[in-house]
Amino acid sequence: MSASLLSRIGLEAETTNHRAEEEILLSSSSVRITLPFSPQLFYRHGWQSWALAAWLPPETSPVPISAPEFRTKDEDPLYALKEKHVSAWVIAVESPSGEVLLLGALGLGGRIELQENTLHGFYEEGSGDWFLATGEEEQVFARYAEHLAKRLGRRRIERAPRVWCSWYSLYRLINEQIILDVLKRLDDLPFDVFQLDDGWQISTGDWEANEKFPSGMAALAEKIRSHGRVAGLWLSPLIVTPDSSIYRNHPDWLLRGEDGQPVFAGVNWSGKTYALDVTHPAVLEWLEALIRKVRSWGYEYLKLDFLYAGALPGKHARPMPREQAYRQALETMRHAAGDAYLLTCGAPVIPSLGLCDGMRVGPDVTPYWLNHPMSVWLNNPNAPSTQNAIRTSLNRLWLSSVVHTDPDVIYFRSKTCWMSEEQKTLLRDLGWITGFKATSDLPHWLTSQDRQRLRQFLETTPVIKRRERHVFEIDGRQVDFRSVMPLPRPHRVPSRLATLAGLVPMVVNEILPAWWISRK
Ligand code: 9PG
Repeated sequence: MSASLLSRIGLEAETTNHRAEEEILLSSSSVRITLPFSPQLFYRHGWQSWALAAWLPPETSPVPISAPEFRTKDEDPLYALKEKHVSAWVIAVESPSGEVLLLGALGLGGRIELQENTLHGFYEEGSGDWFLATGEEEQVFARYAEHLAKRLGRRRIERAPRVWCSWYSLYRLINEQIILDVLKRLDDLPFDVFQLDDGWQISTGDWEANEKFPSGMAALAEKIRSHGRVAGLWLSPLIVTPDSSIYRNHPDWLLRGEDGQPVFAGVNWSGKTYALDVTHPAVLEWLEALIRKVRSWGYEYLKLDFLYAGALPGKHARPMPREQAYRQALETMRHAAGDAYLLTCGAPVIPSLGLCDGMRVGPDVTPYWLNHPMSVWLNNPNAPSTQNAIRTSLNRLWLSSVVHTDPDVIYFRSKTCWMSEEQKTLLRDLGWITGFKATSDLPHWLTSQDRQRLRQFLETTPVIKRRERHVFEIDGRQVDFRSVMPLPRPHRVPSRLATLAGLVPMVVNEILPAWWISRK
């Protein structure tokens, strides 16, 4: 056998803490590794839930997302315009013989740049530990995950709950009546959680029931419980919109940039959003009270969304590294949530570990395969689209020992779904592989065969075997995700035009059916 790969690399770092045949633990503000080969493929890990995780050829140029309003939401803005590939916390490369070398930060704020045959790891502030290992892919990622779990903690619950979520059928067009109707019509389908998504609140920042929920949120939770389900609720606690009372009354709670202006946190369905300064003691107190309030209403499953806003760069009231500021805010919310299930979404991945039970590990799914203008014309593999969601979620399975990996909802409905059977099956198989099972399908959109399939999905736990990186066996049936993985070649279309074109499938295939059903 030839000398081990680890003995053949060039390594520059400050301190080596432990060295074995296939593994080195280091402490260093910066690590430089020179590989004895030019990698054919490298593993890129996106910063937050929605950001691309994939094995890519190094010559893929890291073209930025062309619309700035999505760049802030979908990438770490500090690196979104870099000409080198920058991977968040962990990178891996494949050697010509198929062996994998992984370099992973064990602390917050670690990034790794790839340039030809060198890997350059650094901490944004100060120094920290690194894990460097070689071997078989699944093994090295599993070992990295174990180190992370030891330092940051892991999920407390063995099995992920089965969730009905209101987003991917009703979007923001929810109201009390339709929600109660769905609750009833789900009947004996075996869901553990009934989760209300965006659309119940007065504004992003004013977390009280709006006029569409006249009986109030506590009464609704009670109704959900009376149907034998755990009540679940969506919140985006770290962002606010200009129409919220926080934005108007507490300007000092907003995170501000060097220019003194509030830090933009991206657009969503409620408009332009801004980040809170999560180091401000009053903000932390408010977060604690908010989570206690929704818990006291009776919600025991919380989907906390747009969490990346808590780690955006800016001038903090109490200066500290941005990912530490975020983790401290999540700790506050974890503490206030007691034993509720926390699902983090749009979340900086590594800084959330140990504090959440589940994590969304890819972008949003859509009832169609690919939003071409949003994904390809804007060069945004993080845009909502089922293909983008499957790609990134599948490349984050290694996190499953530390956190429940949520690939987003699975579609079973025949009505208002524009995917082929094959595409729907791939998504369903991903649900089985991750073990996180959720859907948003309205019972009225399911044929009896759809309903039967949904029930079988919820009730069975098939035997899963991994055959190759992207090939699995589910109860002996081969499932091949390889065709989902390649990134389309970016086009150059003016970003305004592409955004407008991308809104068309969203409005026609998502919002219109929701509007139609909710007005009845
Ligand atoms: C609610 C949703 C759902 C969903 C989350 C998150 O404007 N945008 O481009 C945009 C993209 C994704 C997105 C919201 C807005 O999704 O992932 O599950 O909870 O928020 O608003």
